[in-house]
This record gives sequence, C-alpha cells and structure tokens, in this order.
Amino acid sequence: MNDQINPHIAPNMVFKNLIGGKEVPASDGMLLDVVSPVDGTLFAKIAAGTAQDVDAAVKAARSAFEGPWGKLTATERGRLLMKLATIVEAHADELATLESRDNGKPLRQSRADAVALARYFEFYGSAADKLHGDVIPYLNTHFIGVERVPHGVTGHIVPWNYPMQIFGRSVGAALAAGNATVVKPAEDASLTILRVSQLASEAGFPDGALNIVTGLGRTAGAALAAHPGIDFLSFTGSPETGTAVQIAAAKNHVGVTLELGGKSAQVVFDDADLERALPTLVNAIIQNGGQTCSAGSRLLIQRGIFDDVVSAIAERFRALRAGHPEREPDLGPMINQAQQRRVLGYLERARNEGLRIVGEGVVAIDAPAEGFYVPPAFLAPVPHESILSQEEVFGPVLVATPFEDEADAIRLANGTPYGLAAGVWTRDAMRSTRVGRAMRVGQVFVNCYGAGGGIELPFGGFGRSGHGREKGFEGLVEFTTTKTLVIAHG
Ligand code: TXE
Repeated sequence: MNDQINPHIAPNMVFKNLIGGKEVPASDGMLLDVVSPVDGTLFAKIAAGTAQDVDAAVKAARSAFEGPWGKLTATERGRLLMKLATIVEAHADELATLESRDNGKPLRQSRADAVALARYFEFYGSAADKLHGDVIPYLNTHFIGVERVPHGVTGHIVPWNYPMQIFGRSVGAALAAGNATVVKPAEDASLTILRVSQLASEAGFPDGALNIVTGLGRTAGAALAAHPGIDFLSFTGSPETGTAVQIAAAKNHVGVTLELGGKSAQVVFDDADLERALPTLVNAIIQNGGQTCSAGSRLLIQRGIFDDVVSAIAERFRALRAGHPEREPDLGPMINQAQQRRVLGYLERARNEGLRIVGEGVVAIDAPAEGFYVPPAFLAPVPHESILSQEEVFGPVLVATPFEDEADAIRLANGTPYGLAAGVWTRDAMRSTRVGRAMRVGQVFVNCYGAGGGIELPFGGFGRSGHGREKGFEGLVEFTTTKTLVIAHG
C-alpha cells in the first residue's frame, strides 16, 4: 500500500499513549514498529508501554472515577457516548483507511467496523440511563434498594482481529455503566483505537475516563491484568492468554470476561434452502480472512447431500481471491507473518495426514509479494477427530464432515472444547428449534449466520470459548455490580 492511501498518517508517524488526557511516550521512550500486513512495510511506530505506564493509566482512571467522570449522571455519560458515536461516524472513512493499512482488512470491512463502533457507542450511550436496580420486598419495617453500580476501574485487553468493534462493545459498555477505563490494544492493530481515543477527547470525555497504553502483551498486557488497582477485566484473545489473564485477575479477586474464539459448526440438513445457504456458508469463514472468533469454520452436512454441497462450496472457493485491501478482494492478508505461517502450517499438516483440499482460492497476482497472504482452502471430507476439525485455525480454512441424522449432527456440533456460535440450515422449524436448543454455544443462527451485526445481541461462549457476555444490554450489566441498601424505618 503506498503512503498516499491515508493522508492522516505521515510515513513513520509515532503514536503515543493516552494517559490522563495527555498523549505521552512510553516511560522509557521505547517504541514498537508497526508493520503493514498488506505489503510488509514499516509505516509507523507505537509506544512500547511499560508496567509504569500501566500504573500511571490506572491511577489516572481512578482519579477520573473518583472525580469528574464519577460525578456525571448516567444521562450525561450517555450523551458523551452518543456525541462520540456521531464523531466516529463522521470519521468512518479515515478510520477505515487507517485500519486497512494497519490490519489488512478489505476497506469495506474496515468501514463496516467503524460504523459498528459508532453504533456500539450509540447503543450503550442511549442505554446508560435505562439501567436501574430493584426494590426488594422484605420486612415491613425496612426498605431495600438494590443499586446497579460500576465496578470502578476496568481493564480491557483487545485483540487485533476487530479492534474497533471489540473496543466498542467492551469499552463502550464499561463507560456507559460509569467505569473509568484502561485499554491495552493488540500490538498488531492499535492505531484506530488510538485515533478513536483522540476523538473521545474531542467529544469532551473528562481526562482519565479513557486511557490507552499500547505495547506488548507480555509486558503492558500482563501488567494491566495483574494491576491491583483494576476492579474488573475484559479480555478477548487466545485461550492460553485468557488463562493467564484469569489467573492474574484471581490473585486480585476481581472478575473477568473472557472471549476466546471458537470452532463453530454450520449444520446443513438435507432439506436446507441451499441457494440461500451457500453464499453465507462461504462468507462465514472468509470474512476477515477467517480471523473471526465466531467464524463458521466447520461444515457439517447431512450424508445424502454431502457430495453436492461439497462440490458447490468448492466451486465458490475456487473463485475467491486474497488481495490488496483497496482492491475489494474477498479477503486481505493475515495479520502478521506468524499468523500466515500458522495457517499454512495447518494446511501442510492436513496434507501430510492425507486430507484433500477440494477447493482452493488464489492470491491475486497484484497482491504485494511482501504481504502476508494465504489462499483460502476448503477440505473435504475431514474426520471429526482431526486437528483441523478440533483446533481454531483463525484463517480462511473450511472443513466439511458428513453426518447421518439429527442426533449425530448435535453430537458433532458439540464435539469440540469450544462453544461460541453455531448455524442450523433446515426448512423444518421444529427441527431447527430442537437442534438449536441442543447446541452448547452462546449464539445459534437458524437459516442465517452472524446476521444483524450483533451489537444488540448478547455474545460469549461456553467451555474453551470463555465465559461472561458482551454486546447487547447484557454486556452493559456485565460492567456493573450491585449494592444493596437496607434501611430500617420503623
Ligand atoms: O493472541 P493473544 P494472539 C486466537 C487465534 C489466534 C491466536 C493467537 O486462534 O491465532 O489466538 O493470537 C494481549 N497478558 N485469537 O497471539 O496473545 C495481546 O497483546 C495480558 C482469537 O494475537 O491472546 C493482545 O492485546 N495480555 C481471538 C491480546 O492479548 C496479553 C482474537 C490477544 O493476544 C498477554 C485473537 C499476557 N501475558 C486471537 N499476552 C478472538 N477470540 O477473537 C498477550 N496479550
């Protein structure tokens, strides 16, 4: 990508942390290179945040929580978020070009992420003063009020796959609920979050309500997870890092929401409307290059239609093109070289196990040679026990497995350690309800997948996919706790 793509980033621009309303370098002045996955060029630098920076950010957040931010009414907080929503929407093109360069997403996906971010702020902004507690019937001599209160200072560790959306769902909800926040974006995709934090300052958020410390996970991320001044943590990322974050949180006796990815199944029964299903089945794995926690990465197809569906999907895969985000490809590059190697490594292993790629897309001939592209691959049939059916690849790799009947479909769909999302394709309403209810996942889509953007819908998993819920009104509640007032009056 040439430097003209985004007038808002000068070549080698240096981005700073935001702590207590001020843009500051890392305490020791160290920087991290920002490499574009589009063409492998180093085009910016971010602060390599330290434990000291995290400490300063947590203290700034505490002052805001106990000071100007904490004094605002829910309506005032909501208005600030709604104002930020309008500003973000107005900057959607700028944010989209910045994201595509930093993360490699096709421009249309980056733009959709920016619009979704604005919607998160709108949704949570408008909900801020609708979140209320309860009055509990008790003794006639007492009045019991249960108030919904913010946790205090919340820490947010954000991954690189959907930086804007995940920031929106987690930080938007936390702010609406009245928490002051400290955010550690992923080292591979921090820039849009930093830009949005500047926009938040323009919108008039009090200093310290939103703090951003960029840097490596093992330093800045670990320091945030372990900081005793944090009252609640929200983490989205890998199960391994999620475990480390939860252990750190446990040592401080604070709660944590973990969203750790999945191996989500799409179950296609022999009465499914295939015309409707096919494009969605492909998009569910190709969107964002398969680097989506809820990607539909396993296709379970009823035996009688297995061969026909496999050949229709394979044909669609052969038409897919990975390429430069500005040229409206089906998918962009992987986020970094490690992720590219990880995906190619899974495919190599599959070949060695004798698994067959039945449909393979291409990397566009004009895709920059130094970018981290991989061709999308569709493998069938793939045994349920194989690594490709069990592990999250986080790339454009789809596997298909046949099933015999409803019970078999449910067994296979629930047969991984994950439990994030599932799709059910059938014209039989009773069957879709039975199967949907039997799935051990946080979201089930019937005759659709990932529909509606999901901002309003609770989201989160079972098992290795994590626990706690974000998005929707439930996500707002997650960033609060209760305080019960027992008043004797007689
Ligand atoms: O994740 P990490 P990575 C999955 C996906 C992917 C794999 C590895 O399968 O291939 O994880 O990706 C911060 N203490 N998902 O290595 O390490 C890190 O800086 C505190 C699924 O990027 O979990 C980043 O901000 N924080 C997923 C965030 O954690 C630490 C999205 C995520 O990074 C830390 C991303 C530490 N010790 C990857 N180490 C999803 N659920 O959508 C790292 N971090």
